Amino acid sequence: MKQTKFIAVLSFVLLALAPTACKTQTQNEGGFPFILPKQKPDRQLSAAMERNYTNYMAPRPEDNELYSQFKYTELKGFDYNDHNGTISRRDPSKVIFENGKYYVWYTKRDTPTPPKGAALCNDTIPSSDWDLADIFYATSKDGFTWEEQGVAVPRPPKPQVGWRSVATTDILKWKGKFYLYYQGFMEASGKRGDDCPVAVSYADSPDGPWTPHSEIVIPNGGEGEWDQYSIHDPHPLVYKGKIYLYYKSDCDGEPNLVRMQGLATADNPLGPFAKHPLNPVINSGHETTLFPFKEGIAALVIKDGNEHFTVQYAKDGVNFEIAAITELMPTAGGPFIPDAFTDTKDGRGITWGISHLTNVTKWSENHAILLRFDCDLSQDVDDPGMKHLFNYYKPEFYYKHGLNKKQRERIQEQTEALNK
Ligand code: AAL
Repeated sequence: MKQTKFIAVLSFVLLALAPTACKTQTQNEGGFPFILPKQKPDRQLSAAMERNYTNYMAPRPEDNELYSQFKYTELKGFDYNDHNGTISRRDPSKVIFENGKYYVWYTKRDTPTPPKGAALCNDTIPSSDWDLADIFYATSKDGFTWEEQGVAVPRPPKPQVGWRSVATTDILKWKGKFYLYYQGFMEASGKRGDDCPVAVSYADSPDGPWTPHSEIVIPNGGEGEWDQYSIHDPHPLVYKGKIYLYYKSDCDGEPNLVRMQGLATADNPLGPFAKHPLNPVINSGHETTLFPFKEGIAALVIKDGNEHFTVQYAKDGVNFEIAAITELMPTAGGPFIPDAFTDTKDGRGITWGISHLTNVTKWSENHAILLRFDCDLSQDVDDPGMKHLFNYYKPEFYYKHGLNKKQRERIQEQTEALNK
């Protein structure tokens, strides 16, 4: 009898309080505060405000350590044959600092003509901007003026991996030795697609000599798998005591390619590399630009996909979330990452690197150039000049990106339909 009475009283009390507990926040505490709370406020929030406090490292970009604008500087020291398309430098590696200077490796194409496409290419005419290329390197005392040192990894003789072209390299330092990973083309890019696996060469010094490891280290995926044709943009870091090599692949293609990024890990630089079961680990982007940040890995996700032009972050190096949205991001960025190979547990971030620009003049002279980018994606720098929210573009910049003939015809038809 007593228990029944207790339940009846408890039910009455709860019912009496129910309307108060279900009150909307505005009834409780007024509108959202004028001064943006630095911490998530204890009140009911919309999805957007919930996200603003949970997805980002700060509720406003100026305080978000993974938000930055990007500033660009023309490099000195590289010749491009008057930009006639016969010399191209692109897809730079990460920048490292050794022997008192900066080093960067990159794809260099030096051919008698600009690229002519797969149908017209031959042993001397390139199909694409990265066809018939070698891996070159340059050094610098200040990161602005560079001196090209020459070939690091030349194309090997047929039928070795990369005999047609070696391109899009990146550097790893592991136990005092140096490793260059690169795309090894065995046919001209564009014959079927941009198909290639990844190979590697190694040296005791960043100045070489480099010894090619004769086997493929990151193989193409199995038939029907997302990375069955191309393993692009190898980007090795040292993380959790292993080599974490991020890469990009092109898949789908109906109507356009989908580009996403995967991860392969190894305990030995020459493999075997194990592809992560959750691949692809980034659903957007193009060339790979990643760096240790705090306990995780951050990524510059550019150009392609739903989440293009974002900075992303994975606390575990695998499950990436959007950490910031920005603009004018470096294409094919190769950052200077002092702790890229230290297996750090507190990645400090980046402030500069080398990137590229393609189609510098016009498609008939297609070639790429290297340039320097600067940013504040660092725990050790506080540069408000890098945290502005937008760039101003002059009207002529907008007018250059105008309507095409088909779009104008559609608009005209829509207008005419209004007059019927
Ligand atoms: C680059 C990279 C890879 C592709 C081609 C050269 O942007 O994604 O290297 O194969 O384009």
